[in-house]
Amino acid sequence: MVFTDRTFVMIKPDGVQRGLVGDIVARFEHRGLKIAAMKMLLVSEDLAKKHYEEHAAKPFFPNLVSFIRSGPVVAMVVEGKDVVPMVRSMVGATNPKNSNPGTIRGDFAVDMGRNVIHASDSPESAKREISLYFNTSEIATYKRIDEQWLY
Ligand code: 3AN
Repeated sequence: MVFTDRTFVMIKPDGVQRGLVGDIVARFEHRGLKIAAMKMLLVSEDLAKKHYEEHAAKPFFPNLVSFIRSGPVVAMVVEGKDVVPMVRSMVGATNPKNSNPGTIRGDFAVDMGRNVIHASDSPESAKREISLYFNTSEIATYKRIDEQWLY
């Protein structure tokens, strides 16, 4: 059976500039999740504000928007069974102080404002965030060669 649950993942400017893209993508690939779309981009102010609109009233919002625009990011659509909670558990807690070792933030981050990666927190957020960053024509359909062993 092929699972097409989708989530949105973004490696933030700190993750790109620290050379962590390959390590992070490898974690998803090795787990058995499918990279259905991936691109590097500079986030516009408009897109950054839409992405983080739920935090618009928070004091850290301006820093959040400027940080996400401070360099290129890598945006991805990742697919697999129960992918939204699975990727969140691989990413770890928002504050790296509380992120378990073995998670991406627990292994690569020390500060809340520099926490390397974003991943959708619900299927609804995933749908919204994927549509902010990707056209449907940019999302690939293919079969992993090991799918029969994963599912
Ligand atoms: P997550 O990225 O774990 O889903 P959210 O959506 O609550 O966390 O927050 C989005 C981003 O806003 C976080 N990745 C973090 O960089 C930043 N952030 C969240 N809460 C704070 C805070 N209290 N102070 C500073 N930055 C924060």
